[in-house]
Amino acid sequence: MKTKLLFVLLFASLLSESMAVTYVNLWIPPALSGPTFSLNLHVTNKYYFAGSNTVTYTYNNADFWGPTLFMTNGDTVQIYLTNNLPDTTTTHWHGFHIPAIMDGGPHEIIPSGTVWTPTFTVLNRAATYWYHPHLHTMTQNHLGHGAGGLIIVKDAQESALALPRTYAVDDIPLVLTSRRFYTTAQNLNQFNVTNGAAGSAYGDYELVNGVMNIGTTNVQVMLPQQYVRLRILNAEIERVYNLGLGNNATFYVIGTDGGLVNAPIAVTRVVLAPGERIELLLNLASSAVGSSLDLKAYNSNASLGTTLSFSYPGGEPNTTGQFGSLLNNSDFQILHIVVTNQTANPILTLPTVLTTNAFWTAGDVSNTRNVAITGGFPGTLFTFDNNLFSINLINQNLGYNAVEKWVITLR
Ligand SMILES: [Cu+2]
Repeated sequence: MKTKLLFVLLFASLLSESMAVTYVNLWIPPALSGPTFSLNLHVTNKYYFAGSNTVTYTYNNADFWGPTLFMTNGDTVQIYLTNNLPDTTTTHWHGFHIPAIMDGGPHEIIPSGTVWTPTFTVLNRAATYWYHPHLHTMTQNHLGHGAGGLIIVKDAQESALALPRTYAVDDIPLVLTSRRFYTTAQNLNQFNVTNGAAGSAYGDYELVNGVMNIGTTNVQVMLPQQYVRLRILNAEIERVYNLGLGNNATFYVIGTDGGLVNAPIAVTRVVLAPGERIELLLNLASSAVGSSLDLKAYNSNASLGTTLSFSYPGGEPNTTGQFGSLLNNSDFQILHIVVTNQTANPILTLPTVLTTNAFWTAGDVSNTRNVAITGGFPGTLFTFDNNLFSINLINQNLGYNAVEKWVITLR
């Protein structure tokens, strides 16, 4: 009996030791305020595995990802972007309503060792946007190494609301992505940012602001006992997230890519596609200091109650290969949240009204176009207006502030 008990205790302690979760702190990108911004894009390293440097891209001496740029609606901003990568790149201001020449698409190349100096007036509403390389055929490579950053636009309307907005305290940016690493001796522990037979559209390990969840090591953040705002970007190549809290608690959507929604929307799950941003409020006011909860992706077939496959990018069942990953078709950990002491002047009330959105109607439309697209399935090429991509081809010309109706047909 005694021996048996000893064995059970020994087994239990071994089990708990092997299952013990350790935590690594979330990194919050530093904030830069405008209207003038200097960004130095360069190569560096980050230790994702003990004793092994992973080559990464960053800006201004961080180690993965770039600073968060704070811009104000109505300001004319001036950016100095130095490309110290050993490769040509571009920098695209994702979601910004700006002239094409300033937009940093595949045409506005920044040769290695040069400075790009775009300037534009911020017309966008208060919301969360982002910047990332957009060089033709190299976007996954450059973004995959960590080149990118968030932009937070402020405006008078949003600033007048009683919302959490103390950056890195009760207003937290979360950049979600995942990475696959090479396991071959030649490239050991380097990012595999290829998308093909040897690579994947999906990573194997979840990164939050560049910090990795792996095995029993989870990313952790301390958040105060009050309403906290999460600005979440899906910075994946293809994976969609079905986000929720481990205790199935209700949280509130307050904003999307385009700005505030009319009123907080109570949800227990929210779906976020690549490139998309969402702003959430978590109510931690009634959680005990020291208690914890987890932000997770509920991406398994079981959680969704559906057949995933191509209807849900990242739902494919494979763990390897081009459309496989260790995170595919599973519920996985994103962020461990520990509740800490309330701050001075906490937000303790959920606003009832945020804005009154005016949506375009048919009466605003000055022109209608029909656009055909084909392809996009494995083994096929995309065409737009029956043309393959060409850097020299302008498919459609339209006015800067035109409101048009486009009827898009997938053939
Ligand atoms: Cu983009």
